[in-house]
Amino acid sequence: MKTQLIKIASIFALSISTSVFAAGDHGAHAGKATEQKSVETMEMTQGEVKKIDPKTGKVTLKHGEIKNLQMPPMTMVFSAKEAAQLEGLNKGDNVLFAVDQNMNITHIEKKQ
Ligand SMILES: [Cu+2]
Repeated sequence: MKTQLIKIASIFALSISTSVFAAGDHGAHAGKATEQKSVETMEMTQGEVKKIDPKTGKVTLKHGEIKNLQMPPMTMVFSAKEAAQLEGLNKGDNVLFAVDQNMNITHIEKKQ
């Protein structure tokens, strides 16, 4: 039980550090090997923001194929793990995002 908690905590910490990394230096791809690996294994999907509610952490995305969920392209509502992840995003933005098995957004960033 305790081991499981530690595991969840470390996954959470990893997703935060990845977000910080992605939000920071977009130009330089010479990041640390560990950070590059976590981005690669994240299965980023393209989407377009159709509706956004930062208060509830819900965002409607018209998304491309989500390979890790074997989901075809569609428009649907996702919940962000943290409502703060949606700050700075607006309706009409093109984004790259990653979702976990429960369809919660673990990572989302504006596509430049
Ligand atoms: Cu979907």
